[in-house]
Amino acid sequence: MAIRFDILTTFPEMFSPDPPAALAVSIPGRARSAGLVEWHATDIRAYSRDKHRKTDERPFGGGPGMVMMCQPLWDAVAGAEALDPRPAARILLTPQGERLHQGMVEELARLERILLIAGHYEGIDERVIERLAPREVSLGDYVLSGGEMAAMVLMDAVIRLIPGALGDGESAVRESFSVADGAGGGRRLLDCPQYTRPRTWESMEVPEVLTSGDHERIARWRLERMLERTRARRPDLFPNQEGAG
Ligand code: 9D3
Repeated sequence: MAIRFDILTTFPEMFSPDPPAALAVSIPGRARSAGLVEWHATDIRAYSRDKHRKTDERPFGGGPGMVMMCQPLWDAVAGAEALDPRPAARILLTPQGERLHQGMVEELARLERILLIAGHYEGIDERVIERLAPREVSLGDYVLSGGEMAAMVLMDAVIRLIPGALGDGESAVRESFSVADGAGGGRRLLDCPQYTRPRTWESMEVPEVLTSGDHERIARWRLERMLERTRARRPDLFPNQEGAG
């Protein structure tokens, strides 16, 4: 059966038209057409009991911004979860979350159903987070306007790992570079530089080795460039070596 995503948001239009533009093309678009994935956005506002469909309130203790109330979110989760009999893994996209990484993405790709909670608020009442007990996930240390784009990033990363989502060519490439690509939760190396025709562009040449036809030498050159770049740009990917962050 297809993996199912439910997205809880006060901006469900970000996930429509169905599918949203960002997920309608390329690998996610093909995966959806092939019936490998489906998703549904639930409007948290529809669960407000307020006549103005309010879902947020001013924070106790004062301060700027608004806080999402417990009841609309709690009822929206119940409503969304009732749309399908399978249990859903609950994920809250929040700057306070654990940073998303490929190992987590691989874990999530094995699930049948994922419920994503995207806030467009300064925060959510901690009591409903405590009761829902979601996994809390962040994309990194920069500020987005809301969790919706983060939810789409997570969906894209998960969808491309669903068996059958990658084309034949893509999956073959992935297999032969599985360690470098971080399969099995392994540490990744950055990609090596890539070149294509023409051999000379603006008097810049392609590295000679790549046109030598010596496949052993090419493989060695590529691995060296991957290691060199990773050491220079992402020393944190070498946890047991000098310069690790
Ligand atoms: C961190 C800034 N917060 C204190 C002033 C306020 C705030 C700003 C923006 C709280 C939430 C948001 C909306 N961001 C997300 O919902 C979010 C997010 C992000 O901003 N960066 C990286 N990953 C994520 S996942 C969800």
